[in-house]
Amino acid sequence: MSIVSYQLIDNIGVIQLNNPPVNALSQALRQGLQQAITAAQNDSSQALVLICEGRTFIAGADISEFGKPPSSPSLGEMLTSIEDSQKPVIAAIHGTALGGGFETALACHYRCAAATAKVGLPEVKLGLLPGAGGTQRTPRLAGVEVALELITSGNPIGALQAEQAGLIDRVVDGDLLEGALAYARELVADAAPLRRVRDITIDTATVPAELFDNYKTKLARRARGQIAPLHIVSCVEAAVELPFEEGLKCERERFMECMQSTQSGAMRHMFFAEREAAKIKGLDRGTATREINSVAVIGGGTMGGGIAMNFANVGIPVKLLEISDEALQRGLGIIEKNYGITVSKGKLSETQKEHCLSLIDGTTNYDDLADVDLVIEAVFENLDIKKQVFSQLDSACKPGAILATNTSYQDVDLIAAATRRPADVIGLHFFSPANVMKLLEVVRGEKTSDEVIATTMKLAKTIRKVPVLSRVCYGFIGNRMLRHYAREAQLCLIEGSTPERIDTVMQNWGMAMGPLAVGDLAGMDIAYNARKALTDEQKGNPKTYCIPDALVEMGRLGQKSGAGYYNYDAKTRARSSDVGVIQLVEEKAAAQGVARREINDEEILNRLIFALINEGAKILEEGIAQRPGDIDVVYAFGYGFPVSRGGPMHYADTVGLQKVYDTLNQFHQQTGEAYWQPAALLEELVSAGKTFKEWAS
Ligand code: 3H9
Repeated sequence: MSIVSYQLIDNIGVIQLNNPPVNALSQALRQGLQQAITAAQNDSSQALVLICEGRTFIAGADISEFGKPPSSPSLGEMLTSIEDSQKPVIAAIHGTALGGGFETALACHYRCAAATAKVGLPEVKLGLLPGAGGTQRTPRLAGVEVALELITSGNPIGALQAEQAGLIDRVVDGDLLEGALAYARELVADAAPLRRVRDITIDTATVPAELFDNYKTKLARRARGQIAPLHIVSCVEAAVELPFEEGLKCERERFMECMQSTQSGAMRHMFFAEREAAKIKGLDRGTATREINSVAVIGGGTMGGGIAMNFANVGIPVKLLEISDEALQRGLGIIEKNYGITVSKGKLSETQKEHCLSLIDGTTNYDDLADVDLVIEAVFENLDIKKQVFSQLDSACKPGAILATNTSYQDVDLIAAATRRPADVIGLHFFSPANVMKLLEVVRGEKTSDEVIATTMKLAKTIRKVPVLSRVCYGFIGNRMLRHYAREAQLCLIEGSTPERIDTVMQNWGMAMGPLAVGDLAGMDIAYNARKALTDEQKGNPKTYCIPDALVEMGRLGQKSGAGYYNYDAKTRARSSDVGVIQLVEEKAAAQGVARREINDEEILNRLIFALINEGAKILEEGIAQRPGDIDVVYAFGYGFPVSRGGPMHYADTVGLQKVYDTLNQFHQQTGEAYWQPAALLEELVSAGKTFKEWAS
């Protein structure tokens, strides 16, 4: 079937688009659609219906064309042809009409949609703003406040909500084409006017004073340095104050500025990296997958409970196994409490909560796991305990059941060796809180079968996670890199900085939280206890842990004890600094023979981020991660790395690998520490004048 086809059904011309997988507005599609509209002006049709084949209406401009030379017709030109049509054009929407796709619908004279359809302008999530009239037409139809919310959030809304907002004229039950044809015939019979959204004037009296300023203030806080959200507000403001054509010009200029920004480049990179990460190199696309209809989770602690919730949330029954009734009741209680919080936030109904809870069953007996399709072990981080659990699972579970470990560090191959079925063993590393965080590191052991890898990568999507495949090494992709980042945070602290300064530098740069505030949130006792089990040699340089050790020994475990690197208000949890902590840092520095000095913001930033990049490069050269983009996905979805910087490896490309390499060498010379020696891959890329991206493609 051609990309754009046309047929006359009685007096209605039907233009059908077919550009799988999501009907993106490629040049061929734009051209075909414009030609179809033009041709239809001269036939016997009295109205035109625009409808799409496949799973969705147009999901937006073709993002892969961005950054390439423009090709004619532009989206704007195509939309003008639609709006100029002398016959009413009716968009018939199913699936998701997003970005340029929804802008196309807005340029039509009328819009109908299936009840299940969603519409939205998600450009902000790509560091962009709607560049084909979206900022001008949306407020004209739905009012300024709805437009601001829709465009600055980027979140789509359902057809019914869109109908209430005036963005959709009719919600169609049953067959969409039939419904759209019936609607078109009605419009023809009523001699309905050509309703061109561009001709609507917004009544300024309906726009509250200060609205735009307030919005900008709110967004400046939330968007932390991103340019697109503030530009969106300015464009909507222009829709109110300027004639349509001038508003469009303002939108165009700002769209181009966003498009050329490194922020949007990074966010577009993340869009494709997320999708690429789900693909497994060397694995046949047709690899069989196993059905996962029931799951067991071993360990009802915070992690195990969170993992169980993921499955119950999508209707998969879960058995939660604990060693005693008491532990089990405590675990189930935590899950119930967590669901209660979600209900109180209005994100879940009481009925949905009850349904989820009914899917989670407790047991203390391994025999009850005989029939489950997948088991995820989430017990204490201790190899011997994990091996014991896997040996029990090997005896209890049916052949073909997948046995997964949620370990953050342990060797998946050694755990697999405790069973007689290492091909069925895999790591599924969830991030805390496991019911919230999107990242899932899927850790393939030496012997893990392709079928098990393919099944778990697919399952990740079912439970709405973003999976990234890793090979086995200490800490896998994310935590292995994090150790280097955390090390530099500690060294900057003891060498002269303060928790506030380090956290502020990193947060202003875009990290969701600073590294020391993260320590307080997670609880410093966890790492403290883990360190206790290590030899001095394994622990490494005392400068990297003497401060948190001392804080824990003072009872400052972090937020849960009301104090850690900071003090926390018991009610509001607001943090404040404590001179006692600075004194402690100074004492520890003196004890370690460190002469404290001024460390500037750039040094803090480069030491923390370049440490991540160098370890990331080593992870790539060892084949632990499949591609640089996968590391970026791990950091964006698991560690609060700013999407507008594109993850550590993309960021390295934007900084320039030569600069990264030179800075690493400088750190190496200054400190003499082997870990600052640039990774061999980095050296190779610098001498070849290549980026990580070029190396990967
Ligand atoms: C825009 O419109 C700008 C305009 O305002 C102005 C212009 C002047 N382009 O996500 P999936 C690919 S900006 C190119 O796995 P799902 C995707 O890479 C755009 N490719 O499916 C993947 O490829 P592969 C505003 C695209 O069912 C395949 O399609 N629009 C595009 O889970 C399937 O994707 C957006 O931001 C695209 N626009 O979700 C919407 N979209 O199979 C972006 C998808 O090779 N898209 N692909 O890996 C989405 O949010 C989701 O893809 C969607 C489907 C919800 C549509």
